Amino acid sequence: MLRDRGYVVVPQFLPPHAVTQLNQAARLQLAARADPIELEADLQYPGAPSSRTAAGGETVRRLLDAYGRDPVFAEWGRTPELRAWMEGYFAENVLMSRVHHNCLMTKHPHYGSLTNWHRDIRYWSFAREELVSVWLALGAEHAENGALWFVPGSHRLEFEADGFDAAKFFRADRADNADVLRTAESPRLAPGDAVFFHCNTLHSAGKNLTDRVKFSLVYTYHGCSNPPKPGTRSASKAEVAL
Ligand SMILES: O=C(O)CCC(=O)C(=O)O
Repeated sequence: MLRDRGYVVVPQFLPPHAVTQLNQAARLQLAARADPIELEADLQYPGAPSSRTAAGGETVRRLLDAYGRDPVFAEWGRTPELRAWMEGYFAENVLMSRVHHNCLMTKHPHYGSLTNWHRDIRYWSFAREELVSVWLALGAEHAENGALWFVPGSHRLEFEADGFDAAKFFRADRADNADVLRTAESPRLAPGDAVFFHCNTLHSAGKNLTDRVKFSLVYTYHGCSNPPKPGTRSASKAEVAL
């Protein structure tokens, strides 16, 4: 399924007690605002505050290095179920990156931005474009609170370089790209559901139009035969063997 469609939803991947623990830890982490964090104002995605000093300028988008923040995040990022899933996909031993998509994602009402169409490979530098992320929903996720949208099968599509802009966002203004996006779907997620997706699957997400912060935990994995390129950000932190 992941191989064919580029993403797959696994309902109730986390047991209810994990969802409770993770939500408690997530709220404490957001309140503490310990570094490393990324603010909406730093990223400047559409709808973000214009600067750190503008209204909402302190709104957090990502609490990075989730793995190192709390033992409960570490535990649920390398459970036997996750290891089995990833080893099943990569057919070899698996490593978790501690760079970038190893984070607690928050999407706030009002100042939380939308994310334009992209492939996550824009964040990564590896020998092969073969990485898989897991997105763990800590609460309900749906189009109204800024859930993800995916284009099924898009991880297999080849695009000209100019199909993407300088920041490697997919150019939705082009007619050929707009055709590709017509098949996009946004799966509704319940607390504890997981989405597994390939680093080349086109995805985006809307703004949070509700009055409650949305929390999601995101980790990325790769096979041990696919190392990060030396000297890049992807190689900047020791990885975690599952
Ligand atoms: O929640 C979002 O806005 C999208 C997250 C995402 O796709 C990303 O950070 O790469």
